Amino acid sequence: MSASEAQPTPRSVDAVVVGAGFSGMYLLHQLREQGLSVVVFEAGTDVGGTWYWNRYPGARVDVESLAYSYSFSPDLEQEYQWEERYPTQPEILKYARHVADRFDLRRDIVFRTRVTAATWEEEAGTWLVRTEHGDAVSARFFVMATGCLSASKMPEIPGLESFKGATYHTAHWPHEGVDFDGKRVALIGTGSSGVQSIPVIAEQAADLTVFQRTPAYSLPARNRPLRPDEIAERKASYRAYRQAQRESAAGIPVTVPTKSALEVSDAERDAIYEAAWESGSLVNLLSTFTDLATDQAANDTAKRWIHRKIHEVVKDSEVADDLCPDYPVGTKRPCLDTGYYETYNRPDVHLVNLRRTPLVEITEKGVRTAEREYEADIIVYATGFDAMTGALTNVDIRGRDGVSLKETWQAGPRTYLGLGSAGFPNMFMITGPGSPSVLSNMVVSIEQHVDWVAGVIRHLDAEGLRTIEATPQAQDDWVAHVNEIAGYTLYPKANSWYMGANVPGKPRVFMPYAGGVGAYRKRCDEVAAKGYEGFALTV
Ligand code: N01
Repeated sequence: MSASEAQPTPRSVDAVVVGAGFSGMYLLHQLREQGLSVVVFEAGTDVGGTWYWNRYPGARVDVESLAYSYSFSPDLEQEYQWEERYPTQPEILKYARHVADRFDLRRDIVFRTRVTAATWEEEAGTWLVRTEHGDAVSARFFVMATGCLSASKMPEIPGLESFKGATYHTAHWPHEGVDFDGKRVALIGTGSSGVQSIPVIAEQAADLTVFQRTPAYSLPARNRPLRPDEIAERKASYRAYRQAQRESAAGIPVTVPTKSALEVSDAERDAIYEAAWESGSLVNLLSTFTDLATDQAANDTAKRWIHRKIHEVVKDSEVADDLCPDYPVGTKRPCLDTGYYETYNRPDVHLVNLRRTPLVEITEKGVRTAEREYEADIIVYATGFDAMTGALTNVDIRGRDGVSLKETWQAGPRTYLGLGSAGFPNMFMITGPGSPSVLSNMVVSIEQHVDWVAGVIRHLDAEGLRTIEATPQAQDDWVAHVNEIAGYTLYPKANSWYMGANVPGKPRVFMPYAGGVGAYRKRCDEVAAKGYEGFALTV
């Protein structure tokens, strides 16, 4: 069946899943294997989620392909052939499409359909889920598999509508691509999407001006085709590798550091940073010393070292200065790039530091800062997302007594384990706020959550139970624990999307769980083993 064919909507199912990205696809497979009827609603015309929408030039994952892939099917693992160390967006989308075909997922996915509302119906003990097309489906279980970085965000700048040229957001890139040939391009935003797209756009455009509010720390990816021997080796030891992923801090096994950055000589420290830089792996860089995430002085050593690297690459020292971040390394999501800093050595690429000359407005002709107007034919917005909560609160979700999730979370998201929220029975979030999610290899965290949710449903059905819901006490304790762990780190020191700082008016709360994937998984397993401790279960 083609992805775009209209499909009938079932009236009543066991589970409604929102989103057909990596989470929704695996949920559908798992729940169907358990004999449940499932319908997945997906706004796009195909599977893939993030990798369906983010088609901007240069888009790649920054976790290695042999680690950023499903582990639930050893056959899939063995048969799939990844080509590159860090695959491109088209390669990852191809993988998602392969999974959809291999497990016959599309027949239960309703494409081109956005879920608008979901209401808990107390008497029936079901969720009534509504879509933009007016469909209504009732389900015992309602799962938001909407991703952490899917509600894209335009900047709050006057005059957005007045520009007469073409505008694009990196997260809604046209399927047919964009022709930059001979064009003057203005690009706003230097997070991962900007850092990946800037070198590629610079190659094609006549002229590129980058508008930077906050510089990123970026590490050269050193991407390359995978060698047959390393693929064979991983495939021969996949089970052990997957176990190591699950027990690791970030879903990627690394050598655990044993030394403080402050207890080694300058020469030893430099050599350790150099090796991490050469490895092209963000986790290697962030795992160089025990205290990078927790001690300002230790972190400063990494910061100074990276500043030096930027100055070695970027020839114009004023531009290099502008590219050097002032916040602690790792407290905003670091980037992995191909030729990012080198791009600023091109005569046709210009950097505008918005800290010095703030952005004032978008005009008919381009971008105006406090200093001057920059004319452009195309404006690219690489301005990111209303992260972690945006996709959840964009749906009008109403739990017990009609209580709105959005209103309940006005002071910040409140979840138990990032899986459920008090007042919202039989509703689950995959990689919700309060879970490791964006601080981890997403596929590892997704699989853990899907397995856990599938286990809950098995338990309820086996015990003849009807509902499960986080207790307010367990939720309060978990939120306090998430904050306590964040408080041990340097994360709150940066204005990051982890903190909601990129969305005006959004509460400043550190949203992901920084306690590590392995420890978090253990906690979830213990909760399940104790009969879902902290959740209220009813018949
Ligand atoms: O978004 P971002 P992204 N005026 O929020 C700037 C994942 N990802 O799409 O930092 C001027 O990081 C904003 O400035 P500031 C990854 O987790 C992964 O790039 O708010 N500038 C920032 O520079 C990543 O972290 C991959 O001061 C404005 C930029 O826009 C996450 O997605 C690839 C502005 C937004 O950066 C988000 O990345 C891509 C304004 N009004 C994404 N508003 C890989 O796997 C915003 N900005 C490699």
